[in-house]
Amino acid sequence: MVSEGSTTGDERRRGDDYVVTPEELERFRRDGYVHLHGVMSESEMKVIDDAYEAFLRRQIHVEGRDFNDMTTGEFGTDPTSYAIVNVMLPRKYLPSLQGNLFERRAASIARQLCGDGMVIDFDQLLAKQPFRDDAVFAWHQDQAYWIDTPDRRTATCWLAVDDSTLANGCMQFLPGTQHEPVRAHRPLHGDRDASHTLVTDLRPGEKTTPVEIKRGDITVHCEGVLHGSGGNTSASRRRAYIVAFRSSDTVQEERRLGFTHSHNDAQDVKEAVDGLHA
Ligand SMILES: O=C(O)CCC(=O)C(=O)O
Repeated sequence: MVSEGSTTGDERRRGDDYVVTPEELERFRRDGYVHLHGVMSESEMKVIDDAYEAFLRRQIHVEGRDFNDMTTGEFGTDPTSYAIVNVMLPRKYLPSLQGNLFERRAASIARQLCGDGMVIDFDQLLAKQPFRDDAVFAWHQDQAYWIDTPDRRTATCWLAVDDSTLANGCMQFLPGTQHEPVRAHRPLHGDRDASHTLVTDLRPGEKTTPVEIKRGDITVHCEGVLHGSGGNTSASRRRAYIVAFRSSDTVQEERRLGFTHSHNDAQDVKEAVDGLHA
């Protein structure tokens, strides 16, 4: 029996599995996100550290816009000036990542939170650089980025590679917003071609909840909960490794329509498909 108070993760990790408590499942359903402690131990993080650094040093080839600055959309330039280094689809560019322990534990968590039939839709690295108060991830709901499909189950597993704090720009959520219709979003700069990033507004009086988590902890969120994060005012980086699960039917439908989560996809795929559904 796993105690609800356990925050170390030691009694939760069981090989490829991580045991989610009924209280955590309830929180995920109620708030649209949940914090899970110690999904990866310190020794298990080593492989991830190595792969992460190889990407940041550009030792692994990543095509075009899949290596960009999430705040400006800039790509193909010197990344040392980027506020948030964003690597899309690392498992595509470094196939040895496929099937790694974090992916396997995250699959176990996605199954417990969302049920059977969940598969990896995409993965991503997001590294906020030190002393970059412009490393802000705009408020959004993931659903606004994605094609509408009948099965909306989503478990986006966001692993802290560094301790994630308010000072370095931890994730913040507006709990329960997944129960509302998706809000209107607009491109952060110009149009979707100029920047992939979408933004929505908080309503008067709305206050987000910052979720500070330790290295090896994760948050899991669904596609409807409003979230984002502030800049990095600290001297350290804020690195995250994200693996997002959705139902296999949804992923198949996305791929059929040419939607792969690569930033090199035609930027109007979602608009074209939404137009068909309108
Ligand atoms: O890492 C962040 O600050 C934001 C990430 C995010 O929006 C997501 O994983 O859906």
